[in-house]
Amino acid sequence: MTSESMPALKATPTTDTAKTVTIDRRNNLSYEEFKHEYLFPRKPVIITDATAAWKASTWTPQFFRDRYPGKLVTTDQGEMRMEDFIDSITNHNGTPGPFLREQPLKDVFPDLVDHVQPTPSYVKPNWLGGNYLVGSVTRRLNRESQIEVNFCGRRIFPYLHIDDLGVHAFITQHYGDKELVVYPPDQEPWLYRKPGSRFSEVVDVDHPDLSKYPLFAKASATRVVVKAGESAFMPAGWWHTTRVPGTSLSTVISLSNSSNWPDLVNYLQSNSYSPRLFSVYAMYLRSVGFIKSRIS
Ligand SMILES: O=C(O)CCC(=O)C(=O)O
Ligand SMILES: [Fe+2]
Repeated sequence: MTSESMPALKATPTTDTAKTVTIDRRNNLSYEEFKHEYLFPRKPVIITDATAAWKASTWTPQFFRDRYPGKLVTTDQGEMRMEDFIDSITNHNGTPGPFLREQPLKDVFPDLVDHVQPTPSYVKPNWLGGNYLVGSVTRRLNRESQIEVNFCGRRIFPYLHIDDLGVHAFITQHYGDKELVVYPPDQEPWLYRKPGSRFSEVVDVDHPDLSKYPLFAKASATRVVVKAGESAFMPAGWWHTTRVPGTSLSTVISLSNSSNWPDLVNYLQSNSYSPRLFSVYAMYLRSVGFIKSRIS
């Protein structure tokens, strides 16, 4: 690994009280600044102009309604026609409407892939695509390399979580506001991680059941609103969930490169059927990372 590779942060709070975390808002941020101030130190940041050239910056619910009449979309409440989906997420009746969640853009709206171009420098190089010898790993990493869409009405994201595979996330808001609720990795001991998973047992961070989760009272969230046209960099290992006050449309790019490749290898290893057998393959993956870090 390069000398810049960072080990995963230890999940041990250094004090008994949460430190206050601030999240910068930057524009005109050079890649070097991003790398040294945010990517390698693993500090979240909102970038206000990363995707200004994307056609996706003009996406609205009406755009989808007009472009895809009759198209069936898969939501967490089943399949529905695009116009019915748009109606139910724009007319709130108090209950969370359907959620078109974490769906690869290439699969659901293949004709919109060129709307999320050019790829911002902040998410390059990205090692998630490619061939990694073992079919199941290659498929998993390639699936993760797809840009995902989240489209919904007023609601909270269904879980407080860290992202899969130790990736960083680059979340771009296209329509509506989104409040990010963020906890640094060292607060994990207070977040009630479900054993063997990347999810917290606490679903609604604004109304936690403190009789069941008393330590959650020690955790301190940083909240920041991401507005249409802005992108949030969420580093690997940071706990997060989101809350949207109205209709919201966003895309997520997952990122892995020398800044977090060791996390990905460790994540795969600890989730493999046989971590001991996996260790040979892990050596191969680390070597691939080493070579990629030299050439990219
Ligand atoms: O965009 C959102 O609301 C949250 C996305 C997210 O955290 C995820 O897809 O893992
Ligand atoms: Fe996430």
